[in-house]
This record gives sequence, C-alpha cells and structure tokens, in this order.
Amino acid sequence: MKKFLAVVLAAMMLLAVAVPALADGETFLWDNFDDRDPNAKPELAPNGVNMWWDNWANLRAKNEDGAIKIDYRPKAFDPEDYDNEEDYFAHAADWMGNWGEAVNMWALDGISYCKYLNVRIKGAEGGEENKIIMYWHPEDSKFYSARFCDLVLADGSKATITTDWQDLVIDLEASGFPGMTNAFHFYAFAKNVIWLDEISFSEAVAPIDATSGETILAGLTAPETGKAWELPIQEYLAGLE
Ligand SMILES: [Ca+2]
Repeated sequence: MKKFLAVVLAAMMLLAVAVPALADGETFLWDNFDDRDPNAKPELAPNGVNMWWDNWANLRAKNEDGAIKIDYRPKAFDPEDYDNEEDYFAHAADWMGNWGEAVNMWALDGISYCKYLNVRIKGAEGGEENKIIMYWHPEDSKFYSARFCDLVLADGSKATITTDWQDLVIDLEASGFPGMTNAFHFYAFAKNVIWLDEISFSEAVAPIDATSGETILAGLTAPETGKAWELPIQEYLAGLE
C-alpha cells in the first residue's frame, strides 16, 4: 500500500512538473524605469533578472518621476553622409532614434507566452504613433516589427499616443508579434518626444520551455515580419507631410 501511494505521489508530481498551471491574471514586468538613470545600465532589470544591454542612439533621455522621457533625434538626410536618398533609407538602422533593452525574460519563474503587452506612454504633442516602430528580435534570431500606429489594441482599435498618460493594451497576435521577447526596441524615424513608463506582459496563454535557446526558438512560431529598418520608412515619412 505504501509503495502504491509512493507511485501515485510520484506520478502526481510528474504531472505537476509536466503541466505547469498558468496563474490567472499573471503579469510579467519588463521594466518600470523606477530610479533609472538612462545613462547607466543597471545589472538587473526591475523584475530581478539580468539586463544584458540597452541602446540609446540618436536621442536624448532622462528620468522624470520614475518614467523616461525620450527625445528622439533621428538624423536628417545629409548628402555629406550618404550617396543619395536611397542610400540614406538603406541605412535607416544607423540614423533612426533607437531606444532598446535586452532583458533575460526566460529566467523569470513560470515564464509564458502572453496575449497582451501593456505600455504606459504619453507624447509631447500626440500623434507620435505615426513616427515610431516597435521592434523585437528574440534570441537575435527572429525579427518582428510594426509601426506603432499599426498595433492592434485589445478592443480591436489601433494604438494612438496622446498627451495624456495611457495604459495601452496591445493584442500581440493581432499585431503580428509573438507572446514574449528578450529584446525590445522603440525606433523613431521622425523627430518626436515620448514618455515611457511601465511595460509588462499579461494573460499567459502557454508556457515557454526556456531550457535552451533551441527550445525557446522552437516555440516562437509567429510568422516573422522583419527588421525595423526593412519597413517602408520612406513611405511612412512621405505620409507625415
Ligand atoms: Ca515607473
């Protein structure tokens, strides 16, 4: 009888390991920028896991009341720097404003793909969604990008940035992104100023097998949408005028 019980207990434990329960309403924090000096990368992100790198290019940034103010200064076309306009747009990766961070999200307990990305954001003028690109490259192997104004919110509407703080709830699948990443950027191809506060993932939909880079990549089944600088940036800029 004792032995039978031990076998049953062992089987139950195996089952518990094999099928991790997804806690209802679970949220995975990416960053909250509390006490953050944009010019000094912390070793750990506020969620307690390693922050590998941060990118601050073609912008000025400062911390304001626990949020970051990002003043994007993409470089205008200068014939001294580029052969022609075509060459300029081919090198958009170099001249766009780029805020980005790599956070080891795979190390978080119970890490899961999520339905939503929550972004607390406001802009200096409103309309900044037309000038910014969200770009992810999980494991530096798969590439996803979309203009911010093309991101789809939980209610089916498109993302807009206003001069008021908003908590945007972005539907990741509907927006063409996988449910988790370890590398995250907001690029800007036109001058603008935004404030960024808490970024988190919510509504776990499936666990992530983070035992290796291979198992993580195997789970990233969303069709790739490409790199930020491969989007039709010249068209986007023409549309702003
Ligand atoms: Ca904050």
